[in-house]
Amino acid sequence: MPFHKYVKRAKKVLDKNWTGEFTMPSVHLYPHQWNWDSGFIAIGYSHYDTKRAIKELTHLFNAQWENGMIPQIVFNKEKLGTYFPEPDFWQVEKLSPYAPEGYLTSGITMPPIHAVAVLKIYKNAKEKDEVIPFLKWIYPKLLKQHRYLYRERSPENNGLVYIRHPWESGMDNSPTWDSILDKIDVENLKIPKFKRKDINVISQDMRPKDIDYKRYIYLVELFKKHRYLEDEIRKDCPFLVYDPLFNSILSASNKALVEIGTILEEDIIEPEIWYLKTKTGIIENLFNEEAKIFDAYDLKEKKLIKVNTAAGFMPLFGEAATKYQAEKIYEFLNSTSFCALHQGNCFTIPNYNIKSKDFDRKNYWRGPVWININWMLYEGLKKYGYREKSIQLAKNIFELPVRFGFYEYFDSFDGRGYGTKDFSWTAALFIDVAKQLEKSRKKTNIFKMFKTFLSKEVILNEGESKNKVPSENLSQEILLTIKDLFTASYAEYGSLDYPRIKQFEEYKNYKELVKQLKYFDISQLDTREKKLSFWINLFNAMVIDGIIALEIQESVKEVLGFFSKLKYEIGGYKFSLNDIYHGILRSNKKPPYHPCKQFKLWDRRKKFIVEELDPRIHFALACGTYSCAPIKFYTADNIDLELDLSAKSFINSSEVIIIPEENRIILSYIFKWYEKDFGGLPGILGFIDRYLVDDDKRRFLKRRNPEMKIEYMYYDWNLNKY
Ligand code: 2M8
Repeated sequence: MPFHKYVKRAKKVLDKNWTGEFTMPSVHLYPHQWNWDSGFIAIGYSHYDTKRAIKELTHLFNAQWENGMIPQIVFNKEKLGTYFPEPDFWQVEKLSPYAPEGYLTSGITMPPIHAVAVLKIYKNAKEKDEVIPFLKWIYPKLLKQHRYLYRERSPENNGLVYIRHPWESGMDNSPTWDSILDKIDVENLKIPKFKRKDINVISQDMRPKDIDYKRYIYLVELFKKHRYLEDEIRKDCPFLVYDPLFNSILSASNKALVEIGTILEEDIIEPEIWYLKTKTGIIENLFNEEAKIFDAYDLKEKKLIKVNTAAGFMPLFGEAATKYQAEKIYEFLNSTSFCALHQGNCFTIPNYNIKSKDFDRKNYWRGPVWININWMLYEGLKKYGYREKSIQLAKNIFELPVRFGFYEYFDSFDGRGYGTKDFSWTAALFIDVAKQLEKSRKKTNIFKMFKTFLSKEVILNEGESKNKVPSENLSQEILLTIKDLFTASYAEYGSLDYPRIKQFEEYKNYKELVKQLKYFDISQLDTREKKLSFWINLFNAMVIDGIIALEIQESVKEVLGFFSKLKYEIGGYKFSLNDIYHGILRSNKKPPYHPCKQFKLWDRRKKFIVEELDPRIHFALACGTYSCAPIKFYTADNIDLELDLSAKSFINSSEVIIIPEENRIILSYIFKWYEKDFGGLPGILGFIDRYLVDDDKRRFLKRRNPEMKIEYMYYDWNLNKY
């Protein structure tokens, strides 16, 4: 696969930052071990080096405080003197009764992503049994970590836990903190002298302001004054915030804890209650209905901080938003404030609303694109069924590092890399997304492939129908029934659970409806528009029917001959999926790698074909796989517009990656298989050019540089379950 080379590069970045015991976020700027970074990093390792993933988290959890807190930083004794603030400043060993022995740490925490990472380590391990001792070791420590948060950081007992320093959020200089930090009048407060080290490495315009650093240090001094005792700090600290990012990650980890506990056959009541409590806390207290986003809550002022950052979409990751809230925030997320689908000339998801006055495309957490935030949103969108948008995010997770390097953050408009280079979580999460896609391709179960081996054909609409005069809009009605089925599945299971939806009433209605196809008079389809919409809708519905009827679990590849043996009887003829695709819709062309045309010379079905091949159909046919187009409804009246939209979606998705800097293009395999349908390579490039929204890339294509390299991306045959 064309990403191999880049996965290798990503691994090199991690190797460079690996100390033998843990991974530095970046050897240049962050020479110690960071709390949530290690979680993301372990997720990357989980795909190819389980031992290292385990070592990473073991080192972090060995430094757990006695009260359960996982510190923000575990210092690298080899590199002391290269970062600020370090142990000499925090003085936790001297001041806190809970500081761990043998490890030097800071005195605050960070978003608890670790249970999510631990579960990934288990799930991605080749030898699952070998991970069990680690699970047994870390599970009580994870519980202790969460118990600490609920005991010490949740004074209202409403499921929400507070952070007490911007560094605890991970989004250090997010505009959300401005209103609170502005009240800390550093000019008139006594703050010890200190020297920042970050701006020796990175230009100041990409980093927090000096005045903010003074406020960060002021807060640390306050913690020191109270000997890191939470009851004291809580009374005195001006910065106490329920952050939607922190709490959403907590929610995701609560869910993961339930799964880990189940694997270990432990009692899971405690994490189950936490999950429900925190989810409810987020739903009821942090949603800003008017702005269509979740906000942070200032405990001192007792009000929402109405500033729109990417943190406000994270309840999707934590599965802690109602369906209604998810729909609302999706509207805002997919708007020009955060770089909408097909907007062009921007990258999702900028960390801050682009339209805000103080949006800054290159300053740290005040505007650029961050890969960990994109990754969490990518996972969250999948959970809520927003497939197209999740693919846009996956695309940026690939494209930004491939084009600009494994930087810490990226310009939200031109993608340039900022902050430190060779940044670990950018590399790790790049690996995760690349591997997720690659792995799904390999899941085909050989035994199941023979399900249909002995049968010549499987007629999916067998049986008599009561209604022998079907309507002209039958294909649309059929597809709408599928839509009802999907809605019911999402409502019940939060995803497309094909095996289970077989029992749904909606599926029974569907099966009744498709029986009417036998009496459908195909000759009614007397225009190109009617033909296109009827056959596309029907193809898409039939794929779903096949997946449900044959109880396919992971991939249509599980069934040999899925596309040739499954058939519907329509108006006295039998049609397989291949008949519809290559016979009818591709004007009777040869299927890829086949010597002959789909319909032979004497085939009577030839009279129904669409006369002129329209290559846009390739982006409208949803063949039940991840790499195919998502399902939409097509109508005879608007077919051209609808096909244009589908082509545009596909061309601007992760299926077409253009890297002008390297003079290369990575294309979906669909273009390779159907090259002739587009008029060869020049036709493909022209087609892409027509639908591409990014001006820079269009200019690059127009140059038609003869050196341009074209590669084809593997095709992901995994079932599209969302
Ligand atoms: C950044 O934060 C540290 C302080 O924790 C810093 O600026 O020195 C943030 O981006 C944070 O989220 C991240 O964990 C850390 C290390 O990558 O760097």
